Amino acid sequence: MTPRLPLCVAALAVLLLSGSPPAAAETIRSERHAFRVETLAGGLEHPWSVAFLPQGGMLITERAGRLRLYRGGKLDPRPFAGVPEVFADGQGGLLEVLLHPDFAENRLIYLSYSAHDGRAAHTRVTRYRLDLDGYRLTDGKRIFDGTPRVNTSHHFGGRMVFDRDGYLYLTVGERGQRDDAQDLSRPGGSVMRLRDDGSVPEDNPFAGREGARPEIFTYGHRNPQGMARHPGSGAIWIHEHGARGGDEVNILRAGRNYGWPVISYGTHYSGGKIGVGTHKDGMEQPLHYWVPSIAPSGMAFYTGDRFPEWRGDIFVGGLIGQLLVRVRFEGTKMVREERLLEDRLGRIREVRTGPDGYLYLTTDEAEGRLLRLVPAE
Ligand SMILES: [Ca+2]
Repeated sequence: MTPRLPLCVAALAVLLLSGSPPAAAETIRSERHAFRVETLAGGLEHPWSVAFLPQGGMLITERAGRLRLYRGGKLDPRPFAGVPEVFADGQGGLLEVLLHPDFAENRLIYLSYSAHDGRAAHTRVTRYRLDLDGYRLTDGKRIFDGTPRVNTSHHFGGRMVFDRDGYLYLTVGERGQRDDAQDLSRPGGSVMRLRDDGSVPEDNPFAGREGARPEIFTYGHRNPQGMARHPGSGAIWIHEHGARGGDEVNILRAGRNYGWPVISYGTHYSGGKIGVGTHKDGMEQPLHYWVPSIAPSGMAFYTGDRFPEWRGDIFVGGLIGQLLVRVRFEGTKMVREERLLEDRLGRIREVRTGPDGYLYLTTDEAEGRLLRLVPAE
């Protein structure tokens, strides 16, 4: 017979641990792998994005407006000098950091952030040269500027990724101005496609159309905060926040309309119906959607070899959901969704496969953390 005392002790331990981060030694079992969550660093103010450096270590943005370096197992206390002034309010601030595909040779990095012109705030991208030894950014060059529109602090988008041909994609949220997502003359609610120097490729779908922003590649988006390049096809996948329900996963195709605010699987926060319903001719259907919302942020295809049974799956962070979601697709068909770490770590903002094959996360908290998942088998 099982002795009763150890069971009570175990129950007490579970009670004490619930709501707090799992200790490094705790093994978490999931459908395909057992893993542990390691805390690499704490004390990060709303860490938004992580970029792995080819020489080891990583850059981390703090939404408040700092760029930090994690190297040699430690978070360096010095922030980089030369980071642009950001509008750090609500969802705004310093957002993504992305390395140029030829970073090892040119040391160029891209920062997306919300900027304020004294009247209104918008999404901006500036490219810099990283001086790692001098702890500073130099040679700032404006790559993209939205249109100052409203003095609010939500829906900036801000995710960036390079495709295999070296074009830069940037998500721009609709700033709460829903109809802007259907208006090609306004950047809000679109994904932009740019050359690495910010110039506009001639083959962009709306380049040359009168009244259209030529940077626009796709439109009809609400607020995409996850984007990743498919490791097989090279296609750019994104997810975006719905309103009340209706978060979506989509693949970007040139010139397509992804429907916001005409179609959605969610409702307005008031409970009111959005647009015309879930379908409309000429508008894309998502590959996958979440009702209720998880508030997705961060997205990575797992491409490492530490978790072989996860290879090719998408990992998505959840803010409201306070979870990590693993989604398996066969081609473009969603076949399995598994929810991990629900209510264990807090709001998950960033998700990346590290060059070492571990899965890295950040938590979106005032005292945010850099975490990684390691196998426990
Ligand atoms: Ca849509």
